[in-house]
Amino acid sequence: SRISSESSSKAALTLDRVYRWKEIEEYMVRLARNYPDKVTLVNGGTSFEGRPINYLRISTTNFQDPNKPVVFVQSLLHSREWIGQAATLYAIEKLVVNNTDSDLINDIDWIILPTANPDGYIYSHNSDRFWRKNRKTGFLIDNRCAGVDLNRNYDYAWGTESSDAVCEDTFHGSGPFSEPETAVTKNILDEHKDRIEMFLDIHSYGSYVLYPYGTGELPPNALDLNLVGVLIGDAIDAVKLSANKNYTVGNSGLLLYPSSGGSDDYARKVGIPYSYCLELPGFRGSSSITGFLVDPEFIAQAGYETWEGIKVGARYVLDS
Ligand code: ING
Ligand code: ZN
Repeated sequence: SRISSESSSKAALTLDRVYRWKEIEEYMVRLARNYPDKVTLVNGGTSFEGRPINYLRISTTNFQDPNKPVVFVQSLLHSREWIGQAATLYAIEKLVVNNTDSDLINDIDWIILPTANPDGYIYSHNSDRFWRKNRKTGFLIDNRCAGVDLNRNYDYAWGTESSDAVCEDTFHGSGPFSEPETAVTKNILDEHKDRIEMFLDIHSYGSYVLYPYGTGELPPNALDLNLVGVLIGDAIDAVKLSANKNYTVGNSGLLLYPSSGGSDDYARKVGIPYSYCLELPGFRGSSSITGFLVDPEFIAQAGYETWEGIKVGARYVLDS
């Protein structure tokens, strides 16, 4: 038939499963085509294995209004943390396809990067479900191992609380922003840092709202970061499934473990006031590696409940 399902459906995805990288890419192309007044597809760079790293700009004023705050959300920097995709997809759907909160699209510009680490994400589907890093190869030492931990590769206290061993899961790479995937986030932050009021990096698992710095140092606005973090966590908890534990809010280094080179650290360092890492709940509350698995029953809920938190954070920066 000449009317493809692609053009007859307005682009919506059902929010009840995990999508492959290709599906997400095609979805973003469709959205940009079907909603040209709201959505722009932008290429931010190319992954180590040569895939385009694309993100959406969502704006009713073509990103041209310097007075509008920008909220930047990314997911799947760590490839095995699949549930994070539900949060960015749900946000896109609520802003573009099924908008019931007009202030959030009229008064805020959004940057949403659903697959920050495409090579690792595809590898986690095809070869190793628990793969965390990117797929960089060709190291001189330990060249049997692959991958840089992208959340140790940003330029904040780089190399001080991370591993210099290629085979480790927290290997920081050969230098700050040595990886094309982290350079994508860096370029977005650098380009829009005067307007980005909130940066959210979606990870899993553990039900945490974490703020900088990974080293345990506190930024000057730590009290505000904690306050808004509690608002975000409480908003999620208010609609969470009873089986999931409450969100805990705190500095990532003090609450979880010391780290360096994290994305939220870099965002705070370049001046983004509200910079967080959200750790979504684990699979059936697990406290082992199986926490990265995805409960089909939880996918839609994860999108919905995380959006409740994102909305509260976004409205806070709008009003402040
Ligand atoms: N946790 C994060 C990690 O990269 C984190 C914790 C948050 C570290 C913010 C640094 C900064 O280890 C997961 N699950 O990835
Ligand atoms: Zn992670």
